[in-house]
Amino acid sequence: MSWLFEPERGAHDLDESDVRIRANNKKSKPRTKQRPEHSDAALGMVIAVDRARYKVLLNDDSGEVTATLAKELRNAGAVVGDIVSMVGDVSNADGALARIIRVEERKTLLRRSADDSDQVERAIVANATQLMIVTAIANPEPRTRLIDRYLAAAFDAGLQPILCITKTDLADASELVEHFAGLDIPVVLTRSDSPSTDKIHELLDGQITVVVGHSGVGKSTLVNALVPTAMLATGNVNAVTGRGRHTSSSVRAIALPNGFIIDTPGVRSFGLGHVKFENLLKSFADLWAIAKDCPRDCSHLLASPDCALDDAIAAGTLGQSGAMRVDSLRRLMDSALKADEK
Ligand SMILES: Nc1nc2c(ncn2[C@@H]2O[C@H](COP(=O)(O)OP(=O)(O)O)[C@@H](O)[C@H]2O)c(=O)[nH]1
Ligand SMILES: [Mg+2]
Ligand SMILES: [Zn+2]
Repeated sequence: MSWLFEPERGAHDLDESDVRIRANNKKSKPRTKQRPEHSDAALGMVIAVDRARYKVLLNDDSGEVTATLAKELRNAGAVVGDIVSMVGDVSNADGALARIIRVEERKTLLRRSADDSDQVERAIVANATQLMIVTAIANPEPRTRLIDRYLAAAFDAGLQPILCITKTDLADASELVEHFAGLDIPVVLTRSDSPSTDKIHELLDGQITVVVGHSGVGKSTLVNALVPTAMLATGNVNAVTGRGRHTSSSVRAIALPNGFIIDTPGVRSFGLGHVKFENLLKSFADLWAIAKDCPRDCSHLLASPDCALDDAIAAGTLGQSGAMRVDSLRRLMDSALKADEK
């Protein structure tokens, strides 16, 4: 997994030869100022968080260690996917505890707010490159508005979305595929009775992919098919507690031959309170292209005169599903606007 660990080389991790070269240079600052504070720190990726305990996979493939956060880092915290430096006991001996002293700058951050009016961000996963949006074709029924929210969250976080439609043994998926055809994102279909995972493995190769979706859609079943050693609990979800009997409720990164897949069982919804208004429209790539023909100050909402989206609906160029997507976009923009006003 060492390809994942490419911290920016800066003052924090000069190696000995760097220090020596500068020490010979008369103009250089005193050597002590450039010496790394913790040159012996171990580097790894956070793969699970359980209250204040962090499970970290070491970058040299020498195993997992348990760590706590140094006091200075406790406010900012760390999440699954963070690349961290640790000191202390980095063995995996019983009871060994390392200390995280540095969190590398995040390349991406998937966040959510509790609801659209709550602008407090909660970090979910750092450094992911893709968001795999899982929806069942039946049981439970697909919720296209929820998929739209996930798409907006992916776009906002800078992740490549992938749509994965499960349970295709139960119903025909062509209508749903058609609904999102204008988006130009990869779509894969799966069924647990004949799991063919080649295409998904190809999409996941070299990537850090976060799996999201309503509970019961088959996320854990899919991850188990992809990584048989993951052995995630699957099954019915208790209607009262919202939790499966043995279903774990925490975010977890699972190593692939080349990359990671991250299951997010506890994450039920993405509020979009933190998403920028303009970014919402851009996440609907097909509609964004049409909206370029709008009047310059167009809000694209229902009451805006001469909105090109309305023209496209009237002309029938978007089709039935396009009209539904405009409606979905407008609802999301409406709630984002209300959040902005607060
Ligand atoms: N018919 C059918 N059932 C599935 C399929 N995938 C998963 N399931 C079932 O759906 C239920 C929920 O699956 P699970 O993986 O726990 O969903 P999660 O909550 O998204 O992790 C389980 O009873 C699975 O056996 C599928 O492709 N076809
Ligand atoms: Mg699950
Ligand atoms: Zn418009």
